[in-house]
Amino acid sequence: MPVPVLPAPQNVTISEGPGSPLRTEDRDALVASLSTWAPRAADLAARISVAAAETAPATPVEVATASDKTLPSEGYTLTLSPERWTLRARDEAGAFWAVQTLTQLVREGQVPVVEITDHPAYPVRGVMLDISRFFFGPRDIKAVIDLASAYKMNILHLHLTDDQGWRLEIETRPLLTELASGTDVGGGTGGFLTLAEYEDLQDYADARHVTIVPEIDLPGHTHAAQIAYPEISPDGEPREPYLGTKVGFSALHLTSDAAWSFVEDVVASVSKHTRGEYIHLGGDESLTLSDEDYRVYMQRLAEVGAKYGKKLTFWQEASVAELPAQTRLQFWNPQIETGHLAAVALAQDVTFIASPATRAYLDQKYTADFELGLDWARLTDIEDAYDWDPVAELPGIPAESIIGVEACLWAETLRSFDDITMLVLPRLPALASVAWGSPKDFPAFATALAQHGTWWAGEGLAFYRSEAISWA
Ligand code: TNX
Repeated sequence: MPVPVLPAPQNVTISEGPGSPLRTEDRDALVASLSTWAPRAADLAARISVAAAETAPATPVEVATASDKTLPSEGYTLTLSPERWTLRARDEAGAFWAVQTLTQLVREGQVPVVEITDHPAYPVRGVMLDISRFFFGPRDIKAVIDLASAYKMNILHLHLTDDQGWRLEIETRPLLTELASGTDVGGGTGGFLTLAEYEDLQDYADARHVTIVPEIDLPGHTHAAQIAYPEISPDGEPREPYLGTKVGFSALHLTSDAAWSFVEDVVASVSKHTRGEYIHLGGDESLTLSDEDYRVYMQRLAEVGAKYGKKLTFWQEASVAELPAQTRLQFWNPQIETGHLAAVALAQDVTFIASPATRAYLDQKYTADFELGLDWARLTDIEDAYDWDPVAELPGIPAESIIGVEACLWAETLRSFDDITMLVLPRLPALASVAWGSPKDFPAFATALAQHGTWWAGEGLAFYRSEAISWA
């Protein structure tokens, strides 16, 4: 029986000899102590040995930790024998992922005598949550961070602004949250994150080795901003809240001083309050603009974006501009003409994040009659989310330019946390397996996933019982 660890580690060697499997007594206490622990490498030895001593008093296990610079970035090894558990990691992230693996092993109650060697294939492993179409507050966002980091994802991309609502306080532009945050798609009461809440979320994410990447979507998807500040719009006219789900109909004024001073204020504030290296400035679906207007706009936006000390991420459309060094482009739509992206990868200092909507969009329905989600890209059941290769899905883009995978959850059809988990589970572990570069083995994945389903049910998490999996 393979270990039920997801994403599956790169190498697992189980010994069937005497003493295997190891029985861990009082596993709930051990799981709780591992999962509430915000591990930093320095704390590691102390915390785990306490847990081990409490857990298996009959056969005390010595727990040793070591830093090992020969391991790859974020890599770790875990060696579990009847006498001794040894965890080696190169860096704090690796130690943290090792503990996630250990937590999943211990949950079974039967830990095999095993040697695990593991590291991620991609340094950028993201989950995107849209809190503009429907506002999800700090409690729900934290629960999404918990899920992401349990599956070794290390970025939470927050889609904070769109036509339907502005969701982050900007000190210099108070009307954004006063006038443009009070609705959701279809009505609702909306909401927004205060800067104090944004700080607190970054603390919470940091402790779980997740970095928040905030997105301010420009120049399209800006109807809500234009309610607050009509002078930034093309016609200066007042606007009413938009409760529908159309895309591509809004854009800021392309050249006015009012519109650009708005962009400067927002980018300055978001850069100032964000701890990670990257912010995301959108650039998708500006469908009212000519190609040339769009290119000129994005060129200027890239320059403004880089002025406040952050590196930039954009959706793939921004590839028509000349971009600042180390910009990341997020590939999302294979239906847009993508032939030039290979040349962009070679000519500019940019890398690509793979979010092909046909694989990595968590808002796509599993089956045609599924009640939540959209279906414009592809019906995406569990095997479709699991069985793909980023290099093959981004045609022509050199493998070395692809630095990660991001799973995107758009919120047009969502109304509750249960709706989030219905779409995220079970596909998040599948997409995490692609991002981590787990060895491909769908039957083994399916077996492990069934076990995770039992855990989700025990935690009261709603999830989709795909027919491809033999759930308990
Ligand atoms: C396209 S993906 C969008 C979003 C929608 C999504 C729905 C992207 C960059 N833009 O505005 O919410 O499709 O699937």
